[in-house]
Amino acid sequence: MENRPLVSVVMGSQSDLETFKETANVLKEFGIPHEIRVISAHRTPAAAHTFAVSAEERGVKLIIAGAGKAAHLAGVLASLTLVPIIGVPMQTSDLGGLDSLLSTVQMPGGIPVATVAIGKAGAKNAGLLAVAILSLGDKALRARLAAYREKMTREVQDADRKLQESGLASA
Ligand code: RP5
Repeated sequence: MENRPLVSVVMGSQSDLETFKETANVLKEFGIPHEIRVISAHRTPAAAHTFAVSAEERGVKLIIAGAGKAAHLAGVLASLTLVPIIGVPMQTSDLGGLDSLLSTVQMPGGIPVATVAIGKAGAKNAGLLAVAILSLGDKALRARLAAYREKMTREVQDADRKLQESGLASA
C-alpha cells in the first residue's frame, strides 16, 4: 500500500508542473511521502474546497500550493484548513511573477501563507522548508538535511579551490 502523503503539493494548472518538479525532486530525495494535485481556486473551486477541508483528516501535515497571476490558490486553501501552507508564486509572462508574489505573500492578517521566492528557486525551497519543518519531529530526517547542507558547503569550497588553482582568480 502507498504511504499516506505527509505533504500535498497543489498547483493551479498543468502549466505549473515544470516548476513544481523542483519541489517533487526534493521531497523524493528526502523520502517524504507526498501527493501532487492540479486544483484551481477559480476554475475548480468546489474541488479546492473539498481538498482543503479533507487534508487534515487524511494526515497531511503541510500543503505546498502555487499558482500564477492573481489566482490566490494558497490563500484560498489556507482559509479552509488549519494545515500550514507554503505558497510558491509562479513566474508569469506579463509581470514576471510579481503578480503571483503579491497575491500569495500579501495575505491580510489572520490567515498566513508562508511564501517563498518566485518560480523554480521558490519551488525547491518550499520542498526544503517542508523537510525542515517535518525534521523537527524526526531525528533521522534532520540528519539527512544537515548532510544536504554540508554537501552544498563542500561544493562551494571545491569550486573556490578549483578557481584559485586555475590561475584565473588573480592577476
Ligand atoms: C494560474 O494561472 C495557474 O496557476 C497558472 O500559473 C496560470 C496560467 O494558467 P494556464 O492558463 O496556463 O492554465 O491559475
